[in-house]
Amino acid sequence: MTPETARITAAQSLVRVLLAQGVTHVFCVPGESYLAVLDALADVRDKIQVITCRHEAGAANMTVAHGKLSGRPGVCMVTRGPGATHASIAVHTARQDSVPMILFVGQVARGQRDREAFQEVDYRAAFGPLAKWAVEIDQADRMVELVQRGFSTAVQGRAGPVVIALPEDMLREEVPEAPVSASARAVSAPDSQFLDALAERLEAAERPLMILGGTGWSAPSLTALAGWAGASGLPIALSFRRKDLIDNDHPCYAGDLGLGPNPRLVERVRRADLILAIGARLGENPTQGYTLFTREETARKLVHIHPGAEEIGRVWPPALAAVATCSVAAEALAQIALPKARWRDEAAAARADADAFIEPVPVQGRVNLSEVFTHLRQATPADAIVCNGAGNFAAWLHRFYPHRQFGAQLAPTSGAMGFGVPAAVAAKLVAPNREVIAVAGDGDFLMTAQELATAMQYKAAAVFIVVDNGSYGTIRMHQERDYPGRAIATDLANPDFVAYARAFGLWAARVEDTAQFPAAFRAAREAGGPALIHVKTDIRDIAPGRIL
Ligand SMILES: Cc1ncc(C[n+]2csc(CCOP(=O)(O)OP(=O)(O)O)c2C)c(N)n1
Ligand SMILES: [Mg+2]
Repeated sequence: MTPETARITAAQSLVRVLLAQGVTHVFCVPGESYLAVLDALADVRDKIQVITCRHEAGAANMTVAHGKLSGRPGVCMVTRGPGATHASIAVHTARQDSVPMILFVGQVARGQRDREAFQEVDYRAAFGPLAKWAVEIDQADRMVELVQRGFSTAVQGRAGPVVIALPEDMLREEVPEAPVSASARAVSAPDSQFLDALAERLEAAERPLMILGGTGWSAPSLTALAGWAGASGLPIALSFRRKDLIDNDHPCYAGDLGLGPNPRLVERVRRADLILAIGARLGENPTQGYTLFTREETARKLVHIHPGAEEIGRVWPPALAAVATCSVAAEALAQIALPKARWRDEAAAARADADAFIEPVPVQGRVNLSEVFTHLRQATPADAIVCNGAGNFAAWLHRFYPHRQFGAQLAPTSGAMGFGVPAAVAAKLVAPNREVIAVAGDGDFLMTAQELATAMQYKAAAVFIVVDNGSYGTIRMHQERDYPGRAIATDLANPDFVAYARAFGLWAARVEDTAQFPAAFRAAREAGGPALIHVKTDIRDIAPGRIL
């Protein structure tokens, strides 16, 4: 006779799965719909830190940032309809960014469903197209199975977000304690036939170019790949907002295919006779709105390696392809023998183009962001984590701030405003020994600025740089291009950002001239807590090298 298995609530079994998965942080806004889970978390405070946020978008963005940094699913908990809809932006971001994430959402009691009960939402329907998987757990005794499947689904192949809805009454039901385990990430590797075929193509290539993007990398695999490319002079470009995949000072670094890319890099991609894309989906932004190649060209010259089988041939028919985990593919490629210094001149030319592009540019106003971010690069260590949301300020940051290390950039490829502030809070909480800097536009900042309270509450000493041009500048730029002289809906009457930050308890200062930035940044880093620098810029300096 075995002793009778202990009975625990479904909420307690959920928390047991979190522990088995090695979850260290839960980002949340509490709700009455999942009180039982919160109560179960109270028993494991020493193992899982619950971070209480001020808005579900903040909590969910923090979760994405955690997932991006760790490569493992971040965990977010929000309440029914209002909480879930607030959090939805980050589900979209995680999806576009290929970042693993679990969003737990409270749900009405099972007996009330389909009446449009208070805050009821059909989560499978609402999140179906946004998430990688959306499920509602109806049976308390299937909690362990389905939550474990959620953790597994989030990381396999192309990583992504999973939404798990939890009916309130189900959470309180008692079930026998079931065994829990960590889920394994299955890796896939390119086979020898693919590697031989790739070697042959490389052998024949005169102007090859490697493009790296996506997720599923590791620092050692990227080091191996960078060494391999460096020995032969194979030029390396990075995809939109994946600037931390290769040291931007690498002799083969050709630049990034972001918004407003180096025209000479765009030309280089067009001229390439072999494109070796690893992890990159080659989506709208890095391909200039799908114009950088034709499908006929890719069928001749694209070698595509991606962890998700569904991404191969999705837009671009490849000449050769492999489904593989990025880190595993990189290690395998690094074993392919290449002639030493074969493309040395190509790499040197690409490098020279990249160098010329990050030379500071002249501006109209008193603050020159190209010099500010060049200084930021000089003042920060290689492992500093730089976070941003969306807006033209980010074009300055991405162009003039070279990244040097893997895991040092938290930027949404979805172009979601409001990401930078919560990402910085999360980064500082999970990597307290690293410097963390958020760069936000005035519009971008106020979308999630209430999370400064979270930064203060948990002593997350990030430095927040607010680039204030008094405008939703990106949109203004597009207006002036498409409807000149008819600006509408883009002017912003802003608060006093220094006073705003101080009201939360942050150290804060204003910069109105480029020369003031270094001292302000030094003081912000030495402030001993979260700090904010309000940088006043001139709306005329709408983009690098471009006047409104
Ligand atoms: C959540 C969200 N809403 C709207 C947009 C559209 N949008 C893109 S950039 C931008 C303006 C950004 O303004 P700001 O942060 O001040 O940066 P700036 O362009 O002025 O440098 C807007 C509204 C978006 N990308 N994300
Ligand atoms: Mg602005």
